Amino acid sequence: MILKRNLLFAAALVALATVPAKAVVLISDNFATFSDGTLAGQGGYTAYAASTTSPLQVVGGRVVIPNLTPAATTDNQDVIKSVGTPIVTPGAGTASAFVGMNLRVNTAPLATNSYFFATSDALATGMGVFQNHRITVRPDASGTGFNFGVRVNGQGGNPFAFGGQLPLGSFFSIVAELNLTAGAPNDSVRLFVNPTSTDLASQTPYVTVTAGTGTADVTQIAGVVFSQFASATTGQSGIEITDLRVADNFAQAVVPETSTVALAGLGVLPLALVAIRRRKAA
Ligand SMILES: [Ca+2]
Repeated sequence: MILKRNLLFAAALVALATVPAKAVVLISDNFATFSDGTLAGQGGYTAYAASTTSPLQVVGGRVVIPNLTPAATTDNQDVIKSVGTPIVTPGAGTASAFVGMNLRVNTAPLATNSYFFATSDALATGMGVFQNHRITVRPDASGTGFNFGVRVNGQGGNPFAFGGQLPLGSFFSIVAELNLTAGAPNDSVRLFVNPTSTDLASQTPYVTVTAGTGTADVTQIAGVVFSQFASATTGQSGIEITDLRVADNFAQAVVPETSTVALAGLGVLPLALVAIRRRKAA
């Protein structure tokens, strides 16, 4: 009997060993652990690109992307953080990275807002450095609220795709699935807003975008960028970010802390409570 039990235990160990050990968290930052003040120089973040004016700030445990109006200001400092070993497009198939954030959009005044988040294919600036997987916001067509938008890269043939209306001033847990697929143009981004669980298969994307014809392929992700780019024709929305996670799997990129707050803002919480009550009653 004891022998049989040992054999079963050994079989279970073998089964466990065949589960791929693929669950890597590349970045997990809660900005409440950062000091108020300039972000660059803290937690592995460094100034990115040439601009040094108005360094990005941490205020009250949140990274603050300031509302910038076109022509009213110049391009301000961006920051980058390395993901460690770059995530590269494989020779065949798809490699995916997942970027999770908990954030609040306070203002989205302009349809021409620049992106506030991107990945970079290199850590240094210069030749071949490009910001891909850009995330932005714009005002919703209804006149109230906003839409998140994503694009695979920054090229003209690959514009932002936007999702549906969301309320300003509420925190959201978002996860961007960045898919690097062998060949071009075929990369894609799926954005999830307030995931209901850490099971990717059961989630419905808020918006999906695939690289347009003729656009260059994304070769790798070396770092992640917070941007406060502005110019004569584009500005920035006012955004506060409490957490940033980058992982090679969906579950570990989900930032759960304030999801209930965000769900309440969406009006989803009462439905969830009803569902729980029904389950208890059954
Ligand atoms: Ca590709």
